[in-house]
Amino acid sequence: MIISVLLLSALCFVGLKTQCPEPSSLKDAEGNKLCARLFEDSHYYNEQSCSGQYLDVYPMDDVPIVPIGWNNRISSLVVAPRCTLTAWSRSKKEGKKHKFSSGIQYRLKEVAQGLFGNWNDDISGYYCEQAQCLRQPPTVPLTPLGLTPTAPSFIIRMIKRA
Ligand SMILES: [Ca+2]
Repeated sequence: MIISVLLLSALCFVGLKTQCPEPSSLKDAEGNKLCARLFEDSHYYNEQSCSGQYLDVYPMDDVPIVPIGWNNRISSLVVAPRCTLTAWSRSKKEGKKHKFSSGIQYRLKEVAQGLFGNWNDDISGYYCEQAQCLRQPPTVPLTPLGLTPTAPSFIIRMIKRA
């Protein structure tokens, strides 16, 4: 009896797919890099969390008022590497504030808000920041101006005259 129960639970476990995406694989349907993905539901089994509908957040998205239908609804979320999602409990960046760094947050109800509250169904605004180092490095300009930081001033004067 115990063995069959164990077998059954093992089979069930195999059948369950992890729903929370890996932070490093966060992309929208078109393959664009995301800053975060916010989910409607959570579950006490990690494997079944990040469920329901979801809202995609792009790097540098500044959303003081969440889209219609999403206020106080988010229950789990995933933040991409080198990204930080700042959330507010009230719209227009008011109320309580929390910074979510990269990773999977299976249950927002486990994230404390103040002494007694939690963040489940309580996000009303957000801002997703991406670390500077992920941006394209600036291409070194080959114009005379590009020499300014290192070239002695007489060289710059020569270039300007030429
Ligand atoms: Ca919810």
